[in-house]
Amino acid sequence: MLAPGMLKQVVSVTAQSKASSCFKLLSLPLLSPSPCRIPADASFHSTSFSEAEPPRVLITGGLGQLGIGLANLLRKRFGKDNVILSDIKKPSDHVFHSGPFVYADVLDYKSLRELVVNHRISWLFHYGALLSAVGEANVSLARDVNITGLHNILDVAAEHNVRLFVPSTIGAFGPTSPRNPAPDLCIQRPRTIYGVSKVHAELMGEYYYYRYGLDFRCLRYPGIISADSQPGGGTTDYAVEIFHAAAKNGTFECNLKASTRLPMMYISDCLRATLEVMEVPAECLSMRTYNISAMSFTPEELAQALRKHVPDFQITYRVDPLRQAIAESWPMNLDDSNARKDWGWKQDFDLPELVATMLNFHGASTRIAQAN
Ligand code: AKB
Repeated sequence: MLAPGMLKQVVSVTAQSKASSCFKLLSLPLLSPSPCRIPADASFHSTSFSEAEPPRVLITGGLGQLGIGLANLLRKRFGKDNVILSDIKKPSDHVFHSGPFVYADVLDYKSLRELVVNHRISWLFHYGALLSAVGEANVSLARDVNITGLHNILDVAAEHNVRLFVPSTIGAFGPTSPRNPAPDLCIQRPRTIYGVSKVHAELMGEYYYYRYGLDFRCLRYPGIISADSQPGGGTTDYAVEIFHAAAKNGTFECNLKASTRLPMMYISDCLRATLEVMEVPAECLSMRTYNISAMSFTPEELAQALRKHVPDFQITYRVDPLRQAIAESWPMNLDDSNARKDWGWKQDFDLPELVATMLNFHGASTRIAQAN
């Protein structure tokens, strides 16, 4: 029999080895078995795939800000032909020739099902959605794409035993949520159709997990800053556009107030977090939706960081009331301690590194050289 002290030791050793095995498994090249929790009375049937094979991946809404970068990352890991990018838009020649691309409309359930079956999809990344500002300009389209589209994806994924990633966002919080920082679990009463659709996605995914055993995984992204892809119609877009402007003509007109603090992240951290949370063994996940964070800044702080490289950089402000109201209802910081604890999340990029990387990409070295 174990003495009480020894029992404490065993528990802590077990907890430590569980945590370290969660982190270690992240670096394995192939996925771990997905949990099979579909209850006997579930109305969906499931299929399984060989654990020895890499996942067969489908990315919806793949021509937005994140899809192409994610496809590149996943293709390096799992092989070019195992990752299918899809969208309703026409891809550029470069995208078309860099790996499989198919037309997929998330509002067309039958053709989604056909795709999943024909390509034996085992992992699905669902990026098809309208962002915050553009969603407010077209509520009924946002409702269709973000909510009805999600229902189709959930059904197809649950029916075919597909591991499903759906991105959520700081936009899933609202003015009554704690803002500095927002924890994983708190009041969520967003005031945009985008935010409402994301809370809906978080809850529906979790419901399908408990009800049908769907392996649903979700991260709440901050504003994502990318160099070679454009966001479309978000509130945090200024933090991407400012770099183009700085590199091009050294001035930028910002549509948010100078003091508007929002959480942000460099795209490579975001994509790595997405792959990590998909690869982590199910037993390491204590929840299905995690906050992730990297940095938080205001437009004025970003402009100051830019001036270290482009000393004559100028920022002016012409506030868009719609975007400003949205930004003020969002958190200034996210508490991502659960992601750090459960699966070892850690960002690589802080603000100075982000600025240097973005300017370097945009060839701002010309302006920097001129300034020096
Ligand atoms: C937006 O601004 O709408 C997005 C987001 C933070 O989800 N970038």
